[in-house]
Amino acid sequence: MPQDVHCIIGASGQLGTELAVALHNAGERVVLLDIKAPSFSALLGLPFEKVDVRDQAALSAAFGTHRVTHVYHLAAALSARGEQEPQWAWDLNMKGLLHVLDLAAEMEGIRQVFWPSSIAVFGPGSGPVAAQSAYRLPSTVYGISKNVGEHWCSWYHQHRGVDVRSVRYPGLIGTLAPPGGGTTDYAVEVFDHLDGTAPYTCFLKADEKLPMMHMDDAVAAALHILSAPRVSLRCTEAYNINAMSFAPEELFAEIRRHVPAFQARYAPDFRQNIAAGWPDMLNDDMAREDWGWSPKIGLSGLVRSMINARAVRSVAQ
Ligand code: AKB
Repeated sequence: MPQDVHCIIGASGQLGTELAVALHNAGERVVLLDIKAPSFSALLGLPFEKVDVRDQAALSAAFGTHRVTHVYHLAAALSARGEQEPQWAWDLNMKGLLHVLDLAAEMEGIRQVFWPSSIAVFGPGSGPVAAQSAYRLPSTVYGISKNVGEHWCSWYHQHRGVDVRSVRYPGLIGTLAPPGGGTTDYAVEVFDHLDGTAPYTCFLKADEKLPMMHMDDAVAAALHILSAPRVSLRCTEAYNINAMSFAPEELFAEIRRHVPAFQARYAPDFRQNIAAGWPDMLNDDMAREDWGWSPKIGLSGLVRSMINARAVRSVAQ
């Protein structure tokens, strides 16, 4: 069997950067695709192709040139940005996925595809603790594209034999690259406002509880589900995965345990309406049973890790 080659589409993004570093550190061959070059230093020496996922010919050429065996298709317009440019978001999210799935069906060398879904597939009516098969009426263009995308993944698996696997990610929190255009982004950007010079202004209400996850658990989930025997996966759409759940006021109270002078104020904007339609947490029993999903990091570990990472970076600068 040819050596595994892992191609990350959206490699300069928040999850792409962390996944690329994890795979590279594990000694795997990694190829990075994005419309902008990676900026994180550990990735600078890796093969990079400037490719727009809407250009299927360019994607196909990159997969062929690098003899790609595993594709992680992470490029997407997120919930908040998607509401501002709905047609663009739909085009990017749907065209990109269909191009990847089509190429995976056609190109023999591609053995697996990972594509992330999101808590955004849920909406009002899904309930505060969304079950794996909860009613889904997403309220954003991003959520609609993830919901429909899940059905496409299932279709390509059943009718074209593509081994595509997916999880519904909550808000992801990490340090290597900033998020862009999401509703859960406050939980990352707040860590850039801990110097006590001015209060952080949060765009959600103090008590708006959402499901969240540390990036280490998010990366582990992607690698873990890909390594599971296909026969053990009962779900051909996307698995609910859960790690922790908190409201802004709970995150900020935990931050204050490390930075007592930290202050926040609240100025909810249109993102509050998006968040209000999402569940507080997901029931992830099926992921635990089928492929052993088990998160490692809770709220206190997350805050400690974010504060430590920033301290290390400021010493290094
Ligand atoms: C967003 O806020 O849009 C994303 C997501 C929950 O998928 N972080």
